[in-house]
Amino acid sequence: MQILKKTTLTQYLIEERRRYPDADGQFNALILDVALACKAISAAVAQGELANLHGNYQEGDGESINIQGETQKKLDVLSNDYFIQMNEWGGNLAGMASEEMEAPYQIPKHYPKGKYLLVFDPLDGSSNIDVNVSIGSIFSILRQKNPAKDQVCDEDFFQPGNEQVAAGYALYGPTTMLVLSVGQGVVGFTLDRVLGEFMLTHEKITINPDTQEFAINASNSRFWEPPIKRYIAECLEGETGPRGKNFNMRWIASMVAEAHRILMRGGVFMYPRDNKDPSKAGKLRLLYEACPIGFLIEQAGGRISTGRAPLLEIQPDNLHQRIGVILGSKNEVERIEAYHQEDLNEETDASPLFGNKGLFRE
Ligand code: P6P
Repeated sequence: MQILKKTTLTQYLIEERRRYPDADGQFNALILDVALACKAISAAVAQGELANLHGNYQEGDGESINIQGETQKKLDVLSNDYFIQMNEWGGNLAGMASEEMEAPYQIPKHYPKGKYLLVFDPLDGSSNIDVNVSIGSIFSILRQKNPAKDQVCDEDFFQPGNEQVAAGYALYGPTTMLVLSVGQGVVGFTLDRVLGEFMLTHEKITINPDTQEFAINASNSRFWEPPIKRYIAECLEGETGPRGKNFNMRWIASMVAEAHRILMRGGVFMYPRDNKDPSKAGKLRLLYEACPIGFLIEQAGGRISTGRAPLLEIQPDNLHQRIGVILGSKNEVERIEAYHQEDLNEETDASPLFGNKGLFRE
């Protein structure tokens, strides 16, 4: 008699590891430590105000502001602590980097070091905590390319998204799910709270290349660049416009929840570069939001772009750099990229320097 109807995360990882006979087990151990941190966060999120965990983190006599310039929530700080505590001791990591910490985290000298780097947003979508809307944790695993180093530095983390070894997120929603890719497609696990185990419930997640659903913060529309304005206007024209079909809109203000919806039923999510704050290349962070989520999206057959370039090819140059993000159903993202290219061509053609007057001004 089969007692457990489903595969546990541990079993999935061990079966995947058999592809790599030389594997030393550090990778699997790391994923399980990350999963433990997510279980702890899930329990804290579920307790919420019962455990006095809503509201802003108080440091000294005031509120705490993180490197992003954002007020930290109590659960932001607790989630970051869980990620550090569950992962610093295992001997799998050379160092860590987090949305909540300005500098990389050095593994304490009394713990062994390993060959991986862990980058994470411990709790994304924090504005939803106090209103009981889904939030999530995002993580990315890179190789430490300079293993002889005693300390990690920012530059160790400056790796394009297509060099990630693995990426995933935990979604704290009606159920807690762990969605993961180790480079062999995307799988989903649902937390069985009786067993305390993530159970494999989604064996092969793929994204429909087409969609009729888009997600964008429409309150920023006056700041959008022309290609985005064009795309959204066509969606809103529905079946009477050039798209010939009606669209629906969603905005949860939680990237993990939006990404999960897209992985489940297709769609496109945009937080594009806009003119709201020209000093910022976008709102979302490259290393611990866009890259890990984008890795999953592309492993599931979707696409992630800045609008002007494939996002996973971007070479990072700052731990907390921001970037414009367009991701989801492949055909839709490619359409938006085409609009950006057409806009660039029009700008070039219209340019007095390179216009129809030839290469040089008369
Ligand atoms: P806005 C959450 O703070 C986040 O980083 C993403 O998870 C989310 O998609 C976006 O910002 C929400 O931004 O402008 O709607 O608050």
